[in-house]
Amino acid sequence: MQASFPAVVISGTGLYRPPHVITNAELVEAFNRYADLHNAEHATAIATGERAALTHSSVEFIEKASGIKQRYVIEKDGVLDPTRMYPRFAPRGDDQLSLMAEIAVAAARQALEQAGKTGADVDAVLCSSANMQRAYPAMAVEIQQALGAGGYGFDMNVACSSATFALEQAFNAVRSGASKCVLVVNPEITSAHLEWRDRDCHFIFGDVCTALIVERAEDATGADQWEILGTQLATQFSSNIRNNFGFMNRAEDRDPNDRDLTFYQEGRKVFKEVVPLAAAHIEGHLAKLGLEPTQMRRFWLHQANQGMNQLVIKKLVGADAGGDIAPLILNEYANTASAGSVIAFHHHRADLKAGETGVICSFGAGYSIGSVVVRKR
Ligand code: CO8
Repeated sequence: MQASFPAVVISGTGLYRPPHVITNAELVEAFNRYADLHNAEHATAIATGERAALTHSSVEFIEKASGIKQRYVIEKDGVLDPTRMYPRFAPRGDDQLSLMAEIAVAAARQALEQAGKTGADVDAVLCSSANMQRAYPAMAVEIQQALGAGGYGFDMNVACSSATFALEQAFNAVRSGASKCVLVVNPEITSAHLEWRDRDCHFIFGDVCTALIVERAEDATGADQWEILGTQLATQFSSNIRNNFGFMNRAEDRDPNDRDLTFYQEGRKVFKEVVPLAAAHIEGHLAKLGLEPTQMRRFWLHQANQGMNQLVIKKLVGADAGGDIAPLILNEYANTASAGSVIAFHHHRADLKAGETGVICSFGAGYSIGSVVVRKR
């Protein structure tokens, strides 16, 4: 059935990397100062047992539990200010390019250049991310205009799987002939929806934006082309990774500082439940394409936790993650939600030879899992 469709390729990728690094040592120092201030301010309530004291975070725990050593952020001072603990962004007027569109355009321009295309060649823009800066107009439409693209644009959100889910939409739009050249962008400003005051999760995320160009092989002129052999998406409802921020909050008379209005999770449950789902998903998808995991030259996996990737790769091919078979980028970037597997693909594909095959796979909130099998042309 798939053979009757024209070949579709990823012909360019782009990466916007924010200017500021926060090391684990800086992060922990800021958190511990915040915890001390909090404990001093609430000393009486803590002494009477009405309130729990906050416990210090530690670099050793973070590196052992996650493999993360640093993260990039768009704004650093606000995050590390123990009296604030979230980024400080200047509001922009409606006539200015919004921050999310700005980083998306930066990543998109790189991807277009790699593909040998301009904004005018693009006829669909999918802005696919774990969170949107605003409700409307769609970020994608603003990005479309900034790039001088035609066609249409829309936003979509499947948390950490947003990029792979968008790739399937792009793949189908191009192979059906509905679109000629699709831009997928994944602007992740996670710093604005992470709870930096919670030591269980304050180390997890970083900001970034990735971009991909999807077009028919017959239209592609770039030097680096990756044929999409197939995509497979799956979801299964879980509240183990959740954020209740939304347009109903005001009507519910919620305090904007309520803990459930930023990212929260049952990290251990996520770890245990998602690893087997992801490994089985990849195995099932490859089997449908008549392929075996051991035939894959590379796995560009979601980058949430080093141990998770280790287990997924062990189950699939009996090898260790972090090396040649499944490169890790989370030590440098942390978890960048939907962008993680695309960053891995962006940085770690140049050494593959024509005919070699790999899998881009994301997994995360929803739960959601998406896999895209690609072959170097
Ligand atoms: N420093 C020191 N000690 C700590 C710290 C810290 N920072 N944090 C926790 N501890 C303590 C705990 O309190 C606990 O103590 P005790 O045993 O006394 O209770 C002990 O260390 C162990 O804690 P955990 O059980 O929580 O530790 P884990 O080994 O499970 O590691 C992880 C925690 C790293 C979070 C791990 O569970 C994990 O990575 N799980 C998978 C999570 C995951 O992949 N989530 C995906 C979410 S991303 C997604 O889908 C997109 C969401 C949208 C993006 C949102 C952007 C903001």
